[in-house]
Amino acid sequence: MKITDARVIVCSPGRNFVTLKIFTDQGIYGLGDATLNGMEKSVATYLTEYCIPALIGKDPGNIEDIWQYFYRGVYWRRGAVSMTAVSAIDMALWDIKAKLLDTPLYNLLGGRSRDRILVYAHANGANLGEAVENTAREVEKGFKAVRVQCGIPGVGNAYGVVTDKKPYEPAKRGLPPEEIWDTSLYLNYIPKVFGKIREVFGNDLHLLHDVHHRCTPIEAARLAKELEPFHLFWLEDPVACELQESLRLIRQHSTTPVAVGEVFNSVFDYTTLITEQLIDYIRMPLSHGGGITHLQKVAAFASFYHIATGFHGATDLSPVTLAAAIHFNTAINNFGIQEYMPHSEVVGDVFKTNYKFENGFLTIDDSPGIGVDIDEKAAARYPYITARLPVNRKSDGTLFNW
Ligand code: KDG
Ligand code: MG
Repeated sequence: MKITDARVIVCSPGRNFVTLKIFTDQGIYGLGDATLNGMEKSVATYLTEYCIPALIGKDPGNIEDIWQYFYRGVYWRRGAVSMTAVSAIDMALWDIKAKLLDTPLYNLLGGRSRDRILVYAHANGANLGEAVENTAREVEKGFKAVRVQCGIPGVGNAYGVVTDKKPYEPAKRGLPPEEIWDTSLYLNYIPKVFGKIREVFGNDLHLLHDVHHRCTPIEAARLAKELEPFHLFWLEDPVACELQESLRLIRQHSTTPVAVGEVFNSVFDYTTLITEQLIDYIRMPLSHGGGITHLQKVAAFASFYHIATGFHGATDLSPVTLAAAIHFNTAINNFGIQEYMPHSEVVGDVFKTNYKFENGFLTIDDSPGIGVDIDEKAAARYPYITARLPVNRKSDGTLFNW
């Protein structure tokens, strides 16, 4: 079997997506998600100019060798752009192999370890009242786990909160918007938010919260300790952890579980975090972390340290990634939870999906491969629109982590 061609489809049904489609001489094609929010064209160009010419003629069945070719074989290893490209290639090759064998992807990853995938929803409120209302709405839909983000009095832009009642979407047209942030006001307020949410919803609802890299290690330790009585499912990205050792401080002070790594792209971002058991969940998604081939290794490594998966699943990951993640989560033993932020309806014009949400869980059907298809004619009706993630500043103007 040979790869005969590949192309990159960039489209914007409501938001930008980059999809790699790899064709073979057996008439089977595979899809991979190459979307990197706010940097879409860099990945598209890298794939088109550098990767696709080297893919043509290769046997798509040699997934490990092709992975090594685009990782080890490229002198400038790692980095978000190149790892997103490697991930898309890898995902498309697994899609091809499973289609060729006429079986759903999870069968190639070890078969079923479970029947359904626990997911968490998003509830955000411009203020506490709205956060409670929106949490109730997600609970009514059947969600057993909800990530709660809330506006902070005196803070211009709390992460994950919208003020216009539209679904949360951080990328905005044109140049990056600038936001204003104040950690001390946030730290004083957020324990009250979770106190209220627990009071209203009781102990059994799983609650999650994303700090989005905005605390220093000692601030994060304080936050994790003060949130301890509310028994969070996890506290996400409490610090910007280029310095993995900094997570030790949180562990020394609290039992709040920690999830890290939606911006990571290789196992080497995780080694200290995993071997020292400084985290509880790995967030690195299939589309940025080297695809199925690399995440299988990372998830297996994490499993030996009692660490589970909790893959990133915001709307800037395409339905191809979500479906691939459901297969992956179905197969591995150390699955924890999957983020699920449903795509807007218009995304369904372009991507035909095979998963469904019911009563707090996602399931996937047994179509061969990943099971998602792209309607290229429909994609052409939604051309790319430049959109960028925000830049964040402290209230005195200092540039900070978004
Ligand atoms: O593109 C950035 C988003 O994917 C990110 O801000 C979402 O933090 C996020 C999350 O946990 O879903
Ligand atoms: Mg996050």
